[in-house]
Amino acid sequence: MIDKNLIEAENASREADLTADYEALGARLARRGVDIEALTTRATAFGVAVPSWGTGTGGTRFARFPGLGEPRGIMDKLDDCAVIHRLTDATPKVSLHIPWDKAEPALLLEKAEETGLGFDAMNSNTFQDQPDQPRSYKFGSLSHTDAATRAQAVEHNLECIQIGRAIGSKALTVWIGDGSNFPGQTSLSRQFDRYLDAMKQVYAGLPDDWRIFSEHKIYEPAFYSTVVQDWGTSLMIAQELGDKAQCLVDLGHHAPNVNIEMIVARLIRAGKLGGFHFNDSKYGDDDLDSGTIEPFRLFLVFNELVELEDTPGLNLAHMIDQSHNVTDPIESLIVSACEIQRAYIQASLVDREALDGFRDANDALMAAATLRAAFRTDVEPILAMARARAGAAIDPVAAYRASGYRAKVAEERPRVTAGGGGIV
Ligand code: LRH
Ligand code: MN
Ligand code: MN
Repeated sequence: MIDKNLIEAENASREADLTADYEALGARLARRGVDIEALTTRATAFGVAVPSWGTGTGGTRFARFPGLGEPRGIMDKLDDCAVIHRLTDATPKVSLHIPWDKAEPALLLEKAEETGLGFDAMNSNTFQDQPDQPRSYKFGSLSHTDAATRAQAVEHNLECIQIGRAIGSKALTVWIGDGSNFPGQTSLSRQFDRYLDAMKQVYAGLPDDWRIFSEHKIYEPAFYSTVVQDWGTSLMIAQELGDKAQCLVDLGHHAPNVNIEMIVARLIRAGKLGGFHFNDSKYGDDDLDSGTIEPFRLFLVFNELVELEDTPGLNLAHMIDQSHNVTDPIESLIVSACEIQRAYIQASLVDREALDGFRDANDALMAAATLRAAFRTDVEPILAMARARAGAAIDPVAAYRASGYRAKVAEERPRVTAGGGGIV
């Protein structure tokens, strides 16, 4: 896969520079009363899960332009995920999507063992029809007017739990595309009642140590109304279902300019924040690489998470959810994992005591300056040092390119011809 010697050789040429940069940053931080080693320890402990579906080239509803060496199935996807983790030491787990990743649990476990990866939340899919499926989700799934269609969707979610159970996952994320395209097409209230009723049946099938995440999204594929459209509805769902139900925040699923960090703070306050799908967006649910458009917003989300990290019971599933259309997906996921980790470390060096003082004194200017001081700090030496100490790459993209991994797998994996639209 990725040879240990290659990483060592790549790191050897960068070690001296890293040491110098790390020492310089350490001295600067020390003047601010910050211990660089404590931050490096936090960077080492941080992990974000990779979405199995992110390893293949994505697409829009207009076209998909596959690259070389596209993964043939879940086993290839897990190999690619292992490369990302090997080079970054930041992505120890993978989130699976069923039925896209359906395979014998024993084989999944075997592959996980071989690659050293674990499994994060399972994702169900009742937003597409599968070839062998008796009933269509064209007009909805868990909220469909037809009881048998709802039952089929419930059954699918229960199957996801069953597979997840066999491979050590502890959560199920439910996102549905249900909604409507025309005013009047559906009863907004009865459709939600049907959804809740179906979700209660899924909830009843959760093992004791599992959680269920409800993921909201403002629109798409339904273009007039969506059943789980925002965090208010998501919170209602989690509250009505019970303690094991929490909300998942996908950064791309909000109206433009929505204050996502506030949503984060509110959901933590309610004990209902379960996890994230990290990505970035400019217009809608663009699924762009994390931190490419609004790195300050990503930082502000982490600022809330770090401020509230000692909240009792807080247990967040950090996951990426992106679509890579024009890059090598492995490279995008490597960069994104590092950007998410960067936001976390930047947020970790906010001078919280000073910030609280400025807040109490209503010194808005200095409070904002305190955040900016953290956001502007180049923490790359901390991230790189954490990687180097873990045997990962100081410059993961450079090491990946030097490895020739993509060309190697392209020899085994058949070329995929360009296709029509599709999300993965
Ligand atoms: C919906 C979504 C959801 C799906 C994934 C493929 O837009 O964010 O998480 O499971 O994309
Ligand atoms: Mn998502
Ligand atoms: Mn999405």
